[in-house]
Order: sequence, then C-alpha cells, then structure tokens
Amino acid sequence: MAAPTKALREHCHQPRPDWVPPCADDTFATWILQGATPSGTARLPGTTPRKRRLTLEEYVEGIRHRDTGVLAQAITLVESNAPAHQELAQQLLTRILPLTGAAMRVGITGIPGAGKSTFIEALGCRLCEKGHRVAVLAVDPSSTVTGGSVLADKIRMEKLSREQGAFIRPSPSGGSLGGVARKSREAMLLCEAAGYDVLIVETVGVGQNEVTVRSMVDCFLLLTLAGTGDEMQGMKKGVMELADLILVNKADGDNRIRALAASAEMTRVLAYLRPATEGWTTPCQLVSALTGDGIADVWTRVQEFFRTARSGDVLMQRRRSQTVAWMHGLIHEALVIDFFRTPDVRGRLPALEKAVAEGKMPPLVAAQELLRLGRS
Ligand SMILES: Nc1nc2c(ncn2[C@@H]2O[C@H](COP(=O)(O)OP(=O)(O)OP(=O)(O)O)[C@@H](O)[C@H]2O)c(=O)[nH]1
Ligand SMILES: [Mg+2]
Repeated sequence: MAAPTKALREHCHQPRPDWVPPCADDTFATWILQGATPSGTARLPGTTPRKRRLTLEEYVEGIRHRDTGVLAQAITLVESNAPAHQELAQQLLTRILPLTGAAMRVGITGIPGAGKSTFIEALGCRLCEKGHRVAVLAVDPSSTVTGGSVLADKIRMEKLSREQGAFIRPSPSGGSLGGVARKSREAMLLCEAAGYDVLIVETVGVGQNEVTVRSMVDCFLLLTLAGTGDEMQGMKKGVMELADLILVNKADGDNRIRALAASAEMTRVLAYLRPATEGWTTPCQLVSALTGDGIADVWTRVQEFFRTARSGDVLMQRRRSQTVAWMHGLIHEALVIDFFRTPDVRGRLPALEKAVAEGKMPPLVAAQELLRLGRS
C-alpha cells in the first residue's frame, strides 16, 4: 500500500495508533483519520466538498436570475422523495408560481425510433437561433423498469445542449408514471420561472405516457413514420385523437413518396376524428428531422395553434382543468398510499387476497372490509 500523502498525514488527528512500532516508517500503512465533525465539514484532502444545500431564498433568487446551476439543483430537489426535500420543494414551488405560465408547453410523442430526439434537437436549435429559450424535459417511466434511463441515453442532443439558450433534462427516476409525471410537471414550472419560453416534453409512445404528457402540455405533437404496419393502426388512432399536429417524419430520400402517401391517409382518418383542441383542426405534415426539411413549417403551425387557442380562451381553460385534475390525481395517489400503509389493512390484506383469488369471497366484500379497516 502506498504511504499516506503529506496532506493526509497533516489531516490526521493523531498520527499513529499506540501499537504501531516506534521505528515504523511511512511504508507502514496504518494512520488515524480524524472523524467527521457533526457539521460534516471534515473531509479527506483532495476530495470534492459536497454541494451545500441552498436555502429557499437562494433557490428563488437563482431561478429568478436564470442561473441554470440553481435551476438544475431545484429540479433535483423536486425530484427527491425525501420528506424534508419535498417540503422545501413545495415552498419553492409556491414562491415561483407567480413567475410561471408564460411559456408555450409542447409535448412530443411517437414510437421508439420515430426520431423524436432528432426532431427536438433540430427544432430546438432553430428556436434558439431565433432568440427563444428552450427547455427539454422527458417523461419516461419505462426507465425505472429497465433500471437505467432509456431516454437519458438518447436525450443527449449534443448540438442543442451546446446552445446557450437551451436546457435539457432527462427523465426523472422515481417509480410510477404518476411519480414521474409529478416531477416533470414541477420541473416544467421551475423552467418557466427561470425564463424558458418554450418547453418541450418528450415521451415514448407506449402505454399511458401519451395521455399523461397530453395532460401537462398545451400543444401535443405526434411524430409518426410511413409504413409502420397495419397492426399499429389501432394504437395510432387513439394517439391521433390526442394530437394537435401530426408529423410524418423521415420524409427524405426514397422514403419521401411513402411519407406522402402516409400523410394523405392520415389526413383522411383525421377527418373522422374529433379534434383534440376545440376550434382547431389537426393537420398532418411531412418533416425530416435529419435534413431539417419542414421544421420551419412545423413551428409556423405551432404558433398558429397558440394564436387560435389563446384567442378562444381554450388555452386558459385547458390549463385550469389540467391543474385541477393534477390536484385530484395527487389526492388519489396520497389516499391510496395512506390506505395501504394502515397496519390493519396490511395485516388483513394477504388473507383477503387469498380468499378472493380462491373464489371464496366476492371481491367487493373483501374491498369493503379493507376500506372499513382503512377508515377505522
Ligand atoms: N432518414 C432519417 N432518419 C432519421 C430522421 N430522424 C431521425 N432519424 C434517425 O432515426 C433514428 C432514431 O432517432 P431518435 O431521434 O433517437 O428517435 P426517438 O424517437 O427519439 O427514439 P426513442 O428515444 O428511442 O424513442 C436515429 O438513427 C436518427 O438518426 C429523419 O428525418 N430522417
Ligand atoms: Mg429519444
């Protein structure tokens, strides 16, 4: 073992234990390290100090002054599941709430590989060039299942991340879709307060993700591809009903002809669907995230959408109902957690599950018994 460094020796409270032979030189590896003081200030020389926790005022001021370091820390705070952090996070959100609401909130979904990240990068860079400040967030609860953040790898968006006006944040880890969605919503508010005027939320189009992201954004974009097969149609129709703008991506090279045909088909289907936003007819356009073809048109359409939605008060109504629904969602979630934590419920649950599974008790009777236990 290497001899302790001079800095380490100086750091030692008492250089050597009693039992070290007096003649032992520096090659004798045992030294006594000073213990950490309660304030946690003692640390090994050469190690980086732990980031000091900011105060509420520091968070608020940092965000107000568009300090991206503070913004990143604030998002980490709202993402934390620790009760102490959550309390501070809610105080912070209450304080910054008056600074929120001015951004255009845009969601993007599409099957894996549709080109969402490539598209966001192309659009984001373009918007930064025009002087916008763009924040990109991801909602991807599947990452908690696979163990690593699938989206985190792909959301690097290297070119966009080099832009001064861009802020990119991969999906928070944290259990259920509900948990991930709460964190993303709160992160979105923090970004707005920090002066980002375009928020882009990316989600992979699988399962419930689209519905969740639809419920947190103003304008929802579906990125699709030509010829993904008839088996996709069922799913596509459901998602198409949520979209304010449908884009057939990868309309480049030989694929352009097929993309045109897909777009025509999509437009036919759209005619039969109820538009996602009152007063707005969902269009379908071709785009190539790779070459940049059609990106400018997409932004023109998005701006048109916002003009329409703002003028008819649709946007305001949408946001109001979204926040109220969010509050209801939080109540449901908290009630369920509390219910299953009740000792009586926990104690009785396995027996009732067994009885229901074996057909010895109707599920409703079991549920009612548990609910009574939860209330008592
Ligand atoms: N030819 C062509 N390729 C594209 C286009 N857009 C994206 N791609 C390619 O498609 C692949 C997937 O692109 P991503 O942007 O990672 O797709 P994604 O939808 O974000 O994928 P997930 O994050 O896995 O859901 C990459 O190899 C891109 O280079 C396009 O407009 N044209
Ligand atoms: Mg992606």
